[in-house]
Amino acid sequence: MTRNAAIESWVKEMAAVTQPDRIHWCDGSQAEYDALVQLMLKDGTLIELDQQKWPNCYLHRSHSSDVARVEHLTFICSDSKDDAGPTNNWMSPADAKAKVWPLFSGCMKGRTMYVIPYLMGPASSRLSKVGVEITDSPYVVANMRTMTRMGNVALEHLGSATEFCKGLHSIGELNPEKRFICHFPKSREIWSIGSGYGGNALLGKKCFALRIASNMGRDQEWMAEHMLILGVQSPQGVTKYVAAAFPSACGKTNLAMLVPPPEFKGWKVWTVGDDIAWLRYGDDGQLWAINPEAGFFGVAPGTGDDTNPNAIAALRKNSIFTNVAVTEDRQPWWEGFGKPPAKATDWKGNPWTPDSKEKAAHPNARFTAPAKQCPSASPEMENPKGVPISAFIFGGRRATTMPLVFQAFDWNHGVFVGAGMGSETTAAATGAVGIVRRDPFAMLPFCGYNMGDYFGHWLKMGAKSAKAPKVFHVNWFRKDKNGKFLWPGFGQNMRVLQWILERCEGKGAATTTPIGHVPAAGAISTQGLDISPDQMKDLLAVDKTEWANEAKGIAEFFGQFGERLPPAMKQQLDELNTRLA
Ligand code: O2Y
Ligand code: MN
Repeated sequence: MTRNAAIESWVKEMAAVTQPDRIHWCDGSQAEYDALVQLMLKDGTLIELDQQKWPNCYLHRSHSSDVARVEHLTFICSDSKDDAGPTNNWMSPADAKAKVWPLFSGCMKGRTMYVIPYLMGPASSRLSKVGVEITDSPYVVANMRTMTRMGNVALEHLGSATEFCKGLHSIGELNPEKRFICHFPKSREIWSIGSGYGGNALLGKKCFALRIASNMGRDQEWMAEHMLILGVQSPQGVTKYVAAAFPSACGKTNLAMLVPPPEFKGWKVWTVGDDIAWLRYGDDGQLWAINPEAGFFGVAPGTGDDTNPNAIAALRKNSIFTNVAVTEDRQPWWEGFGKPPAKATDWKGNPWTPDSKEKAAHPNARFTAPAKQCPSASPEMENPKGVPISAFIFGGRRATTMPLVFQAFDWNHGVFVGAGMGSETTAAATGAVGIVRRDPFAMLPFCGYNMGDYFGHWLKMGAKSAKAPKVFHVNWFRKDKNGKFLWPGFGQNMRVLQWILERCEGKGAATTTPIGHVPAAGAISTQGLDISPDQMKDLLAVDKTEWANEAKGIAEFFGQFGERLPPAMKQQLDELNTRLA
C-alpha cells in the first residue's frame, strides 16, 4: 500500500495515546471486508440474514442509548465562540483538550486500531478530498467501506501532500456521559468518542463532508451542502441536473430516487447523490457538483416498494441493516416494508408481533447500501468533473403558507429563501407536531461555522458567475381546510421538476407574486391527477397575511446573528415586507 509520511506520523501519535493492542491499515479490499464480517459474526456485532434472499446482508443492533446523532453533544471547537455562531454548540480548543482528550487515553487497550484512508468523491477529481479515520470499531470500518472510496485510491489521491481530514474515533465506554463529537475547523480535525452510531461515528459523512468541508469550502471558494443531486433526462436524451436541500422528514431520499409516473413516457430520473453535494465553479462559469459519498445511509422505516422501489432494489444485497427487526426466517423488516410478519424479533432483540405496542424497527433504523446498486444510479456518479447544476431547490414540510413551488427573483433572493427555510415538526413523541423550525439550507446541524458568515459565503458564490443556478422552493405537504394533503407527491413531483427545468430554459409560464414567480394556471399539468383547478389554485396560493407572519418568523430567526447577518439578507427581508404591504 502507498504510504504517506504525514498519516504515518499522526497514526503513531494517536496510537501512543489510545494504546491499541494492534494496528490494522485498511485497504478497502473485499477480502478485508469479508474477514471483518466473520469477526463481527463471531462476537455478535453482526447477525447473519438469509444469505439466499439477502446475499452479503447483515443486521447490527446498536446500544439502545446510541441510536441517532447527538446534536447536544456535537461541538465546533473554533478559537472564538462567535466563529461557531449562535446555532452551534461551542467548546474552546483548550476546554476540549482538558475535557475530551483525556477520554482517549488508553481507550483502545485490548482493541484493534483500524486506520481508514478514504476518499470523498470520485477518483482523480479536483473536487474530491482525502480523510483518514482512526477507529476501534470494525462496524465503522465496514460501513465506511460502503459509504466512501477506501484504501489505496485515497492514498494515491493524497500522494505526499499533508492536507487530509484527521478523524479520531473510539466507541470508548459507549457512555452517553462520556460522549462528545468535536470538530476543529482550523486544523480540519474531528474527535468522536462514546458513540458507535451513524453520523457520530462514520466521520466521512456529516463530520467531514459537511461540518469540516463547509469551512474548507468557505476558505477555498467552493460549497459543501446538505443536498441531493439528481438528473432529469428528457425523451430527447438531454439530462439536466438539480441539487436540493430538505430538512429531515421531507422525502429527500425519495426525491433523489424518483420514478417518473407512466404519463412521463421516455423520461428518466438519475440519482447522483441522496444527501451531500460538493460544488465548485468550472472554467466554463457553471457550478459543477459531485456526491462525495459512495453509499446510502438511509432511514429504513417508511422505505418500501411503494414509496421508493429504487432504494429497496439498492439494499437487497451487500448491505448492513442497523436497528431493524428480523423475522423468524432471517429476513430484515421495518415499518413500511410490506406486510408485517406474524412474528419477529424487534430492534432491541425482543419478541415482536403486530399487536406489540413498540415499533419493530427503531424509527431511525438505517440501511447502508452501495450507491452503485441503485437502479437509478447515474453513470455520472464517478465522473471526476461532476455534473453541471441548473437549479437549486429548497424545501420544507409546510401545511400552509408555502406554495407547491416558486422561483426566487434572483440569486440574492434565492439565498434569502434558503436562509429562511423552515419545516414543521412531525415527532408526535415530543408533542410538538406542526411547529415551524427554521433550518437554513437544511444545514442547521451541519454548518461548521457561524451561519451568518455562511449566508455571506452563499452571496459571494452567486456573485462569482452569471451562470449561477436558478433557485426554487418546493412544498409537497400543503394541506386543504380539512387537513388533507393537496399534492400526491412521490413520482408526481416530476411535474414540478419539469416546470423548474422549463424555467431554467426561459420557458414555463409564471405569475409574479410578492414571494417570487409561481406557476401560471395550467403551467403544471394535472392531466391524469385527481386535482381540480380550485385545488391547484390552493396549492399555488400566496396568502399575504400568512406571509407577513412568515416574514416575522424569519426576522426573529435572523435576529440571533446580530452583526454577522449580511446586510443583503436584511435588505431582502425589507423588500419582502414592502412587496407584501
Ligand atoms: O442518525 C444518524 O446518525 C444519521 S443522520 C443522517 C443519515 C443519513 C443522511 N442524513 C442524515 C441527517 O440527519 O441528515
Ligand atoms: Mn442528511
